[in-house]
Amino acid sequence: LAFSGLTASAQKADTVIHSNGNPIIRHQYTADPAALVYKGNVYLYTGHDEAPVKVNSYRMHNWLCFSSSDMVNWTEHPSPLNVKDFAWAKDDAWAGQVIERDGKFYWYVAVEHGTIHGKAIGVAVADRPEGPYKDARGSAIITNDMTTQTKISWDDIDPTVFIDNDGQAYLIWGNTVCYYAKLKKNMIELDGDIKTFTLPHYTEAPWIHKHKGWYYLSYAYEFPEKTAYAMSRKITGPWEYKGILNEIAGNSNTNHQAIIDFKRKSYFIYHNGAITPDAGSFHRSVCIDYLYYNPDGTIKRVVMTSE
Ligand code: FUB
Repeated sequence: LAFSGLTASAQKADTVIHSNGNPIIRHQYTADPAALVYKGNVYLYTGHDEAPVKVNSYRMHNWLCFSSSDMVNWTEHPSPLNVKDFAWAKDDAWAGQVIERDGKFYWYVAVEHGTIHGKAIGVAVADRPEGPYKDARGSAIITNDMTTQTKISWDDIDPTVFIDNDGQAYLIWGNTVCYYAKLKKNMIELDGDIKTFTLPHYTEAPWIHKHKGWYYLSYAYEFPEKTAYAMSRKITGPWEYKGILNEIAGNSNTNHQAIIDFKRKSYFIYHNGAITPDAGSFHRSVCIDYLYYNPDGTIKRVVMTSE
């Protein structure tokens, strides 16, 4: 595989990628996928693993954005968001998710805070799904001193966001503890207390989606991570644990999923370390496989065509 060395900061124009199986993007490393379906297109937002080969730690400084109308041909947009766009952040462009409200696009991401110990969650805003995005608040929406359930400094990561049918938006996040809180209509302030969901063997990477009247909360389970899921009739639970949705994805200790319905098909989007077998956990690549539901709403175990 030829790594072009194309960096997002150097990329000024859109580039078209024809994906021919998993991983779908091969000229750079992509991790922690989130996806947004908007006006006939899927927008895929990813982290960007940039550790030199043989370096086994995260080096992540910006986020990437790709769009597609058919899940095969992808347009790569210039990087729409960099950790430097948050003046209060130090580094670590970790996982996030974009949601649309009233024609604006809000991107919730985890970063290392510059002055408050630990990871924090920021929110950026744009007028178009592909950005460019700018810091929406000038400060973190979640910091380590707001969540006291654990002593770890990286519990405030992996935000997922969902707007319920009644218009109420929720931010859900966390490592070891799954936190959630309501968001105000402006999408950049919490509305009330931070609460928690209890889920068996919860590690991180929550993702909320809805399908045919059921709410689904999928998440990274144990470590190395599998993906598990729970179902509920309400976004606030109670959540009923339903089992493992995806096994460990090859040689990556982490996994991180997005689940969407698009053009009458359902997709499971995740990452593995297939491109760099000896350091897969820090050189990850996004993969996509189909997701199938049973008649009772439970989900069949994902068959990873990447394995
Ligand atoms: O990419 C950094 C971290 O690894 C994410 O926040 C976790 O979900 C795991 O994928």
